[in-house]
Amino acid sequence: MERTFLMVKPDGVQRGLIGEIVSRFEKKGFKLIAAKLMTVSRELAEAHYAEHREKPFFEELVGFITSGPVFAMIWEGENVISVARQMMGKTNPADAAPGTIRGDYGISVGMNIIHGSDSPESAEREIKLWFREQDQISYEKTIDRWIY
Ligand code: DAT
Ligand code: MG
Repeated sequence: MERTFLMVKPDGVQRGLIGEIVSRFEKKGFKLIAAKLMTVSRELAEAHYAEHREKPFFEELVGFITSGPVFAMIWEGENVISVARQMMGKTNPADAAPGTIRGDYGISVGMNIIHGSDSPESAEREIKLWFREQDQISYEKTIDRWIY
């Protein structure tokens, strides 16, 4: 089973969207493995967004992600990395389809509500960066036999 790192960004937390977002992934049938409300240090923000270090929006991005609490999560399921990306919608909410999280709740690319790992490599890297091994819970759900 695949695992991915998802995070409700500070705008999503402030707007009261944690429950709505968790609910979408729960109803889809994915399994929550870890979750925490936390503030993000500048060091963690820079490590998380390292691939964007040279981009003109990097300072704004780090400033935004450290501006208030975020809700960090690990979710598990078949193809969860790419399916979660589809459920999130395109990076710019202006291009994100209705029915997706960014399409339904976002307007601006700077405040697009949610982060999700974009590949198996980034999922592995981000899970390690954000969560300790002992805070990741492996468990069975009896409902799984009606999902798979
Ligand atoms: P995604 O979050 O969909 O993986 P990304 O990795 O390309 O998108 O960029 C990371 C975040 O950076 C994105 O969620 C919002 C911000 N961002 C991306 N492109 C931007 C731009 N042109 N102007 C301002 N912020 C941008
Ligand atoms: Mg990305």
